[in-house]
Amino acid sequence: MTEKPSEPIYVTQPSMPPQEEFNEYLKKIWNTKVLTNHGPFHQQFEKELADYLGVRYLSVFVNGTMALITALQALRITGEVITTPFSFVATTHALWWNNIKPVFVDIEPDHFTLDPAKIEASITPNTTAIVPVHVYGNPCNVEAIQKIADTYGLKVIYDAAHTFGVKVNGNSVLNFGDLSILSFHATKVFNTFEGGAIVCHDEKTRRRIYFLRNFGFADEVTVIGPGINAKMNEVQSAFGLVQLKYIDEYIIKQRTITEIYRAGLAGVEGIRYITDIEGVDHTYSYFPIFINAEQYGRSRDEVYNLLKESNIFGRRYFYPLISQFPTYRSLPSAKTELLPVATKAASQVICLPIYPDLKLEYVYFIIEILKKGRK
Ligand code: T4K
Repeated sequence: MTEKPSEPIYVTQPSMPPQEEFNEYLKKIWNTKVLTNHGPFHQQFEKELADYLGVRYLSVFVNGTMALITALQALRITGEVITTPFSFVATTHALWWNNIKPVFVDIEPDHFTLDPAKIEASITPNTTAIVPVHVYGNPCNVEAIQKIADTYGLKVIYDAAHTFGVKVNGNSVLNFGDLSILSFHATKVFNTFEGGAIVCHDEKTRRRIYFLRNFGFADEVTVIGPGINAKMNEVQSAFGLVQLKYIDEYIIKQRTITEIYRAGLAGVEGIRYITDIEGVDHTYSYFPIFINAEQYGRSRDEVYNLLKESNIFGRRYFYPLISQFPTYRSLPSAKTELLPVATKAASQVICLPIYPDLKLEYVYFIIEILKKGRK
């Protein structure tokens, strides 16, 4: 068995391209002194990124949260919005910042995404949209969700923060719904330190997003609405351009790690992991495991601490559920008995370390701990 790592191994670590390559871009920025406000790298990045992802219209943002807040503004979403409690808290916070009431609906047990079968019961005359999350990079049941949205006249905005590069039957998952948002935070497979994007499907919406992202300015003297400042700057955009050259390499390394975890943990009673969905090209950004305490002989938190004692710092994404936080827990839809699948998932999950530079010997070490830890 490999020895305990001498340094802490975290759930993730950002991937960085060669610094010399980035320096070339920095020199240009130093020369031109164009730092922000839709500069040349910003424009080039939007174009190259859209091409890479296979989408038509993409607007980059300062981070994923601002992208989501602006996406809701762009479609003038108001009233109530149906969403999942099993996500990073930013998903619901974006609704709150728009004065929208979140309505939590439970998830399905196989891939932990919003359960379409439970959506209709939560629709009221005030419902205007659905904000599902492709959690851990697993695409939602986009067809079933769209059918409900079409029937009730609702918009669909996907939180695709975990789904960079994911395809369904060869088509980017970002092409579903009215809008999708991405995150390029340091902890994501594709990072620009901080960053994000909105993907839309027509030029009119792209223009509206463009205005809203820059204070609402349509031209030097025209302000079309209460826009915000959420533009990505030139340094981040340049970094993104360099990252794009390496992203395929990062994804391949994450797939290798996923395969090792899956093979190593197969048959360990009490530990469940998610497998690939047919027809989906995954990008393997997260490796969540779910501990069944009765079968494994230890609770999830005991396993979490066992790993910690060995210098392995997994994360309990997404525990507690968003619906349990003080801002949201008094909402009628936040009741635990209405969210049994999400409640169980939150109580069982640990996301194991996964990132391109993770040494494979540590992946084997983690598997050993989990195998030996069973009582
Ligand atoms: N929607 C969803 C579904 C999301 O998951 C997120 C973000 C958003 C929306 C919002 O997108 P952004 O506005 O963030 O673009 C992290 C991230 O801060 C957050 O971006 C992410 N989701 C969430 C799932 O995870 P924390 O609090 O767990 O991050 P932190 O700082 O504890 O980092 C985790 C580990 O990563 C650290 O233990 C060490 C390593 N790390 C982290 C950073 C920041 C590094 O090695 N270097 C670094 O610079 O939230």
